[in-house]
Amino acid sequence: MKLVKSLPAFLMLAAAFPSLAATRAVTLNVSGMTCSVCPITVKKALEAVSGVSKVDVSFARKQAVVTYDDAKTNVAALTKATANAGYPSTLAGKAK
Ligand SMILES: [Cu+2]
Repeated sequence: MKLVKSLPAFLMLAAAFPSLAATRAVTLNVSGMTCSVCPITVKKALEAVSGVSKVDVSFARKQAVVTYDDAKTNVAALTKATANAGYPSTLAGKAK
């Protein structure tokens, strides 16, 4: 019955540390995009970040949806990448 007893503890641990490497998708607000060419620059900047697997930039919504491996990069690196390209961004929301 040792296993049964330790299971809740294991589940709690698993909940505290969801996984060591997970694919995440975040939406960034990129307010500085002023023309239809801007999203291309933003997309390239984000795709250059190691760990990023997918980038969808919407000029109409002034947002970038970025899919990345959270073991390799993080939101701070993503916003820094867009800022370095001339487009400061902020986290808009999360999607699992
Ligand atoms: Cu532009």
